[in-house]
Amino acid sequence: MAVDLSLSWLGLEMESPLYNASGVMCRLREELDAVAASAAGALITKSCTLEAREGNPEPRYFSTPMGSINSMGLPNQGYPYYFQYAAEYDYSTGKPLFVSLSGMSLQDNLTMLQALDDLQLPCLPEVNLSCPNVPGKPQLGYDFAATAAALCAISRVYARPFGVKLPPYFDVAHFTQMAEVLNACENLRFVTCINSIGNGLVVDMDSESAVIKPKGGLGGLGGAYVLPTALANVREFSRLLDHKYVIGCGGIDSGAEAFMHILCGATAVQIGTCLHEEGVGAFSRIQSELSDIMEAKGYHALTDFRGKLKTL
Ligand code: HRO
Repeated sequence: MAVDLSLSWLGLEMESPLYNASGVMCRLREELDAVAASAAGALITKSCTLEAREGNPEPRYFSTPMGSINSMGLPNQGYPYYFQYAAEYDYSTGKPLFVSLSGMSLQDNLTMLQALDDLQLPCLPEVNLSCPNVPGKPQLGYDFAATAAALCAISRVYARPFGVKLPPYFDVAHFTQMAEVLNACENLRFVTCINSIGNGLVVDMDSESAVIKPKGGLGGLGGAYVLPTALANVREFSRLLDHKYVIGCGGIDSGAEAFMHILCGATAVQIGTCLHEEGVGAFSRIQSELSDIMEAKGYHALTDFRGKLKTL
């Protein structure tokens, strides 16, 4: 029996659980079109702000054999560009479109969500609570009270289903506290775990220098560096959230890591660093590796193993 990678969630049908992580191949219309034309099961835009932004000075992305560090600083075309893309997008392709929002303030997020609500499009917003790279702006997801207030305010202006992109958490008490905050918001229907691990530092031995320019070299880590942290966050939020979906992101560069994320409870998974390095061919490769793994294990559908991690 052939392996079936399709999934159905929030009324969306996807042929594959893989899509791009916000920030990679999604700043420009052409990049989004390339993801849509690939084997990806969905696509998401770059996090947008009210006004277009150039982002931080370069170099602002660097990859190593273990992953990546970035301090892009939210370069984007401004929300009208992505909303226009969402208005013109061909939803009949069967690939859901997610729009990532990362206002510089709660009011900016509310303004954008109100505008999105007015358009009544079939795309879904993922509100980024975790950008680590805007100098002077802490990640909202690390402030539980501010996150609770933001979710409350968002629900007042946007009564439709939405999701949030969370930073990684590292303490069991924080998983519990954040889950309580998230569970209190009814129309929050999915959480994406994790954004990059904020404010890492990669050092070049030869030049004895940081490898990226912004913030003295501090930036968000992605790729293999973050896989165990991402899996822990997916697993814990899958256990702790009521009737919400968890989307896995972090350290997926083959079918094996996609399998692990789904085993830990991810409904779908996003590819960041690997997509940046390899391009859209990563989707078909990872998809066929995931199919091979499932076939070898005798699994026919994602539901055969989703969330079924064994513990000792
Ligand atoms: O643009 C960025 O610097 C950026 C964003 Cl918004 C984010 O959410 N995560 C990240 O690693 N980089």
